[in-house]
Amino acid sequence: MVKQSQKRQISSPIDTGENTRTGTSTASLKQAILDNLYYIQGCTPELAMPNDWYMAVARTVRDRMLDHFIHALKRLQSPKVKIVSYLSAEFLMGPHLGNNLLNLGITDQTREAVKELGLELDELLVQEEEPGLGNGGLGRLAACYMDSLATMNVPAIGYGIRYEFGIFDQEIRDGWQIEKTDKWLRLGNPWEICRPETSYEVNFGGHTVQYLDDNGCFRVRWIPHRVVKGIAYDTPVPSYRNDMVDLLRLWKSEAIESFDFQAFNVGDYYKAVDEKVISETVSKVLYPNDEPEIGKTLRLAQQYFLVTCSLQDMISIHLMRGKGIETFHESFAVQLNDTYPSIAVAELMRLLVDEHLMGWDTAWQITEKTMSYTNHSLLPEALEKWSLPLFGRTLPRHLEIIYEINRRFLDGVRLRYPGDDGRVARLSLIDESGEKYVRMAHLASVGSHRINGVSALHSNLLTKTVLKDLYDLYPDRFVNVTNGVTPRRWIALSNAELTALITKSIGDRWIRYFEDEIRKIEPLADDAGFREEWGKVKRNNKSRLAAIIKERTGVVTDTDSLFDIQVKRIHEYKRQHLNVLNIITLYNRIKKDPGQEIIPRTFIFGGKAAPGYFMAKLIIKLINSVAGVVNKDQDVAGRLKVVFFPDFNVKNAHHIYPAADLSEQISTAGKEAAGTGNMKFSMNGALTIGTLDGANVEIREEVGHENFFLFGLTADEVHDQKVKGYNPRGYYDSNPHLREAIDQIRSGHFSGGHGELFEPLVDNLLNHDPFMLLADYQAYIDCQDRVSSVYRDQERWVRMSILNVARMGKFSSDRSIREYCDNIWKINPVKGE
Ligand code: 26V
Repeated sequence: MVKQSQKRQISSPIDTGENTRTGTSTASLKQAILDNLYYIQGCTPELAMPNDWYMAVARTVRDRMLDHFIHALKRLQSPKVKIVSYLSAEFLMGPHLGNNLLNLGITDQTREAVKELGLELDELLVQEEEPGLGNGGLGRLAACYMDSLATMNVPAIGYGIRYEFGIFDQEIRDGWQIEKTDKWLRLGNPWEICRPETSYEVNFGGHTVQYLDDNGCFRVRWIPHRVVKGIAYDTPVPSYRNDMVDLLRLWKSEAIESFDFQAFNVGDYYKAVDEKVISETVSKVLYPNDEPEIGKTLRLAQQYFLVTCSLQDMISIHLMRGKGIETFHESFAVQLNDTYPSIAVAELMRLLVDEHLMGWDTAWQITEKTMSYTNHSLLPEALEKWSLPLFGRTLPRHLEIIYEINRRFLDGVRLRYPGDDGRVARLSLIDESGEKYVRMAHLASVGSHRINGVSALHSNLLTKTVLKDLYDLYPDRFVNVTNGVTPRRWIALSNAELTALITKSIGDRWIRYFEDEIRKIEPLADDAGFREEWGKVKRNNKSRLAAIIKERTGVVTDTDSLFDIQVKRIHEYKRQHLNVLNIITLYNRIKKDPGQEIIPRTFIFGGKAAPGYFMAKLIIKLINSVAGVVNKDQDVAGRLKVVFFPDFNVKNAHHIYPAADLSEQISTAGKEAAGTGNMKFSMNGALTIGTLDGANVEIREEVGHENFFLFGLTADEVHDQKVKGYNPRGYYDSNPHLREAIDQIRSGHFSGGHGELFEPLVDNLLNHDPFMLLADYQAYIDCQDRVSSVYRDQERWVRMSILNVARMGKFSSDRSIREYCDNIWKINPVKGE
C-alpha cells in the first residue's frame, strides 16, 4: 500500500525556476504532482488514494509530452510530409506510465519526487490498469511499431478502436479458464485526450439509389438505415529520448444527436435512448481474433466503423494541407494490419467516387498507391470471409463497389489466362463454391501495391499456398518484413538489472540503436566476471518471478531449477499440449527410477484461450490437472513443478520474459506466421527450444545453430506427411513412452479418475492430430534431454545466453520499420527539427 504522504501546503508552491507543466527537475515534478492531485483529482495528499496519486503522476508525465504532441499535430499539417497510417483493429499498448517515463528520460527524477512525497514509484506503477485493446501478437506488434515509428521520427498515426472492454481478464477456477470483463476505464484513463470535435458520421444498412447528377453523370447515393458517429480519443506515443511524439487515435462510437432529437421530438424518449445504446455498442468490446467462428454482424460493423472514421480523418487532414483530393496518396501511406481493416479498399473508393465525385480509374489508382496489406496467418481458416447476405445487409454500397472492383479485376485475369475458369473462380473476390462469401484477403491484395508476410518463411509460404494465385498475378507486390519488437519496453523497461549490466559494459546507445550496438557485448561472453554477473541477473529475475507466482498461485518454485516457459495464446497449432507430453514423460521417468539425476525444472505456462474455443480451454484444464498431480507428488518434489500463470498480459509479461531460462517455440512447422514472444525471450537471455517455424528460422540463423535447440519436422516434411497420409496412431503404437503418457491422460490419471474429461483431446490426437504432435514427440523429448545436459554446464549455458542477446539486433522493431519505410511506404524518416 501507498504510505501516508508527508504533509505539504498546496497553496504555497515552491519556486522551482522552471515551468511546473514542463520542467523535469525533481522539484518541478514534485510540485506538478501536487498541482495535478489538487486541481485535476480534487484531492489533497492527506486524502489521496493510491489511484489519485497514480493519476496525478500520470498527468504530470502527460503534461511533459504535450509540447511535442502539439508540435506533432502541427507537423501533420505540413504538406510535404507523408504520414504513415497504421490501421489496426488492435493496439496492445501495455501500461503507459513506466514506458513514458523511460522514453522521456525522467524515471529517476520522478522516482525521487514521488519519494519526497512519501510514496514509492513502483507501487504507483502497479496501479495502472493496462489498456488490453488486443488479443496477442498482432496487437502487440502494432504497439511495438508505434514505439519505433516515433523513435525513428516517422510521422505516424495509429488508427484503432477505443473498446470499452478490452481482452477479458483470465481467472483460473478448478483448473478451468474463467473470463472476467475488462473494465479498464473504470478509474479513468489519464493518457487520452478526447476530441469531441474530431468526429465523423458512419452509415450502416439501408439501400442505395442511383441517379444522374446535374452534369448527367451516373451517381450512387447511400440511404442508410442507421447513422452513428465516431469520436477521436488521442494518446501521445513518445519516442525514446528524441523529443518526438506520434499519435494513437482511437475511435469511440456514439449516437448522433439529431437522431436522438428526432425521436425525442415525436415524444418517443425511450426509442431515442435505445438508439443511443445501439450506437454505443459498436465500440463496446474487443473480439477474439483466433476463434474459428465467423459471422458476427457487430464485428463487421466495428471494422467498417474503424475504417471510415480513419479514412475520413485522413482526407480531412489532407484537404487541410491545402492539397487536392487527387494527391491523397502523397499525404498518406495506409498499412492494413491483416484483413480486419481491409474494407478500407472499398471505403476509400466510395469516398473518392461517391463523395468526392472522382472518376473510377483515378480513384482506383489512388487506392492502390495508398494501401498495403500485411498478412499474419497461413492457417486457411484464418482467412477472413464474410457471408454475402450479411455483408450486403450491413454495407450495401460497399458490396456494389466490391462487385465492380471484382468485375474489372476478373476481366484482367481472363485476358491474362484465357479459358482458365478454375483460376478465375479461385481469384474472385467472391467465393461462390458453396454459400457465397466476400474474401477479404483478396480484396486487400487487389487494392494494395504491396503485400507482406511477417517472417521469411511465412512470406515464402504465402506465395506458395494461401495467396499463390495472387502471387502468380502480381509477383512484384509481394515482399517480406520480418517482425520485430521494441528493446525499450522489452529490455530497458522490464529488465532493469540486465539493462544496468549491459549499459555498464557498452554504454547506453544500444537502447536506441539496438541493431548496431548490442553486438558489442559479444566478446564479453568470454569474460568470466561478466558471465558471473549475467548469471546473477537471471537468478534475481527468477526470484522476483517466483515471488509473484507464489502470491498469485500459491505454488512454491525453486529458483535454482531451469525455468522452462511457454507464454502465448492457447492454440492447438502452438502445441502447449506437446509441452505437457514432455512433462508427463519426465514425471514417469522419475516415478520409475526415483533415484535418477535429473535437472530440476519449473514449467511455466501462460496464455488466454478464445472464449469459444473448446479445445484450447481443455488444454488449460489439462495443464492445471497435470500440475495438480505433479506438484503434490513427493517422489518428484524438488525436481518438477508446473505452474499456470493466470492472466498473461503485457504487465505480467514484463516479469516473465526476463526470468526465463528456456523459451518454448514449438508450433507445427509452417503454422506460426512469425511469433514475437520468441524474440522477447531471446533478447532477455533465454535459449530457445523450437521448430523451424516463423521467425524461429531467422533467430536461429542469427544466434548461431549451436546456440539454439532445434527439433521437429520441417514445413516441407509436414506437408509431405500430410500428402502421403499421416497416421498418428502408428506413433502411439510404436512408442511406449508416448503411449503411456496418452493412456494416463485418457484413464483419468491426472483428473481424479475422470478419463472422459480429456477424451476429445486424446481422440483428436490419436485419430487426426492435425498439428502432428505425435510425429514430433520423440524428437522433442530428445531435444529436451539435450537442453538438460547443456544446462548442467552452467558456464556453457551462460555463454550461449549472452550470445543470444548479443545477436538479436535484427529483431528490433526499428529494423522492421526501416524496411517498411524503404520497401513499402517510400518514406524517409524525418530528421529532428
Ligand atoms: C486466426 C485464426 C482464425 C480462425 C482459426 C484459428 C486462428 C488462428 C490464428 C489466427 C491469427 C490471427 C492473426 C494473428 O494474430 N497473427 C499473429 O500475428 C503475429 C504478428 O505478426 C505473429 O507473430 C503470429 O505468429 C501470428 O499468429
